[in-house]
Amino acid sequence: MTDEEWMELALAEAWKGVGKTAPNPPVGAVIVKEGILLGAGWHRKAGLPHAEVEAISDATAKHGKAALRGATAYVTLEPCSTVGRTPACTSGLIDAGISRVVYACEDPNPAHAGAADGVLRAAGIRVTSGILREKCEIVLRPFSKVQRYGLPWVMWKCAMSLDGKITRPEGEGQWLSGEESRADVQRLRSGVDAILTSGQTVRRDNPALTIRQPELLEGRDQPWRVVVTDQPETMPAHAPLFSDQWKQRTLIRSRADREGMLRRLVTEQGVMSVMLEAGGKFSASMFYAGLVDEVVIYYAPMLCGGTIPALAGESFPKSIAVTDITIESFGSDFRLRGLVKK
Ligand code: AOF
Ligand code: ZN
Repeated sequence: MTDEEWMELALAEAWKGVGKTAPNPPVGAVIVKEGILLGAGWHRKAGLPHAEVEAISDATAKHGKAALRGATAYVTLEPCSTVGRTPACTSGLIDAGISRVVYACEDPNPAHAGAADGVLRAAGIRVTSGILREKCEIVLRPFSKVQRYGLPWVMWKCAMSLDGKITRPEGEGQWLSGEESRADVQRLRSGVDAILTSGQTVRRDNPALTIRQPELLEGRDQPWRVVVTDQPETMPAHAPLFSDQWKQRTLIRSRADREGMLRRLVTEQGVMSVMLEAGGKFSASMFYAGLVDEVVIYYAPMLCGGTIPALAGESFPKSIAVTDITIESFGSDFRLRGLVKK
């Protein structure tokens, strides 16, 4: 197997941590010797062992300590090189007798960025970096955005008709997208730290904004539910957001200063990724402020005519380009996913 192929395995490990590790990045690692996979691991939660340590433990449990001498470690992120909540991974790799380290992305955390190579090489370890970097950067996006800008990664999720409406004609019920799309939304929710909505959406739709499948909740808490409103007194006290067993995970924030609100979610709740699930006006205002990074749109196969549009309010000074588009079918709906061009 090539370096890229082994790194794919490390990346599959990293994906297991998405939605569980904030404020730390999801990271995966595998240990390989003479073409044989000795062990694998991923970072499960901030404060718990890093991916490299998990992979070393797994390999040691399966093959014994001596087997790791001369092995190669593949890690999706540059190993950390200073003691934080956990010991430095560079020391763990050196102590295990690893002779080569291959990693995909440089750590955007300035405490570690670019520091591992020197530490590892000084211990006689060969280092290769940049293998499968672009693909591994995708899981790191929320962490990188927080490290660079102090802002969380924001994904706008919306279900709409083919003509861009989020409500159906009178008397038709509220659902646009089908069951398969809604199951996919549950998976997406399990990958984010917070869900952001507006007071108007709470009043109109009374959403729960929770993860319902127990298997998707394993290893994580419910996402924070953030309601943006200037009239908290108009919020229905009996609504699930304010009365269910996770009501302490619901926060109310004022509409003014959206960027400050997002920054506080980072510093106070440790949030790295946010799903924006709101009506047309609030959603548009988030795009307007340049705070949205990614769009996920479920198109339902219907036209709804003169009802409520997905983005509303003042028009944008210029159109917002969406790049890196992928399209996938979910039942009779299709999902378009792409990045907001900055
Ligand atoms: C790694 N492997 O699996 C992760 C890393 O507070 P600590 O000790 O958990 O350190 C957190 C920092 O370590 C985090 O900001 C990021 O730079 C790096 N995360 N590094 O070698 C891992 N999760
Ligand atoms: Zn580490």
